[in-house]
Amino acid sequence: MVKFAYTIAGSEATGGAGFQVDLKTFQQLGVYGMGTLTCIVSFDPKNNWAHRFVPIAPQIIHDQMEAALSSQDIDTVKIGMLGHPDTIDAVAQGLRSQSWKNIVLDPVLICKGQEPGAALDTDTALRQKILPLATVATPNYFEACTLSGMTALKTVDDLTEAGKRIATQGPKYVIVKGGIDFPGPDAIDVLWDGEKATVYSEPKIGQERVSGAGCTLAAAITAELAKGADIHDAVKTAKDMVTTGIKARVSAHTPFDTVWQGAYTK
Ligand code: PXL
Repeated sequence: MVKFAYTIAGSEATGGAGFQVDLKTFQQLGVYGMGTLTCIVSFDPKNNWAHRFVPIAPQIIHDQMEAALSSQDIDTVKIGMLGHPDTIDAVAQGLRSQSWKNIVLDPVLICKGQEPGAALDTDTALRQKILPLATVATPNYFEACTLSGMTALKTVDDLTEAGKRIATQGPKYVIVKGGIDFPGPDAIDVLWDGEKATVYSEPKIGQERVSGAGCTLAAAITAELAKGADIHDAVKTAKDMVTTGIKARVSAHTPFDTVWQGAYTK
C-alpha cells in the first residue's frame, strides 16, 4: 500500500532547496508526497542571488493544511522553512488539529547566504511553538549552537551535548549535523535518541556548502519513517542519500551547487 509523506515548507524556485527538494526526495524513496507552502523564496540574480522572501498568508496555510489532512490519513510530516512568526502560529495550530506519529523539524533559521540577523525574529517563535511539538529535529551546526546555547561544537561529544540540550526542549530524537563547519576531514552527524548517541560519518566531499543537503536529509528521514523504518535506519538511509546526492551534485549559476536526489537508489 502506498505510504504518504507530507511537507510544510517554503518554495525555492531554482529547485535547490525547500519544498522542491522535499518532493523529489519523497518520490525517490517511494512515498507519495504531499505539501503545504509556507513562503516563497526567489533568489535575485541581479543582486548577488540575495534572498527575496514572501510569506504565505496564515489563512492560506490553514486552508492548505485542511485540504491535505482531509484528503488522506497522514501521520508523518516534515517541517522546513517557516520564516515568519505568523506562519509559525498558523502551522502550530494546524499541527495541533490532529495526532501525529512523526513530526520531523528541520529548524531552518537562516538559508545559505542570508545574514544571521534575519532569523532572530522567528527564532523565539520556532522554539516556543514548533520545537515542543517535534518528535525529530535536524539542526545544522549553526542551528544546534543557537538552540542549545553552546558557542562552538568542536568534538563529537559537543555534538552529542547539543543534541541532549535540544531534546530537553521537545523532540525525542535530535540529529545534529556537523557539516562543513565542524572541524576535521569528516561530515559527522550525531543522533541523540534519549539514551545514547549514534555517529554517522562520511568523508567530507570538498569544502564548499552544497544547497539542499539539509532539506534532503530531513525529507529522507521523513520518507523512511513514513514507511515504518526505525529512527536509526531512517537516519542511515538519509545520510547515504545525501552523500550520494552531494557526489552527484548539479552545478548552477547560483553560488552553490545543489544535491541531486535522483542519483540515489536504495
Ligand atoms: O536550505 C534551507 C532552505 C529551506 N527552504 C527554503 C530555502 C532554503 C534556503 O535557501 O530557500 C525555501
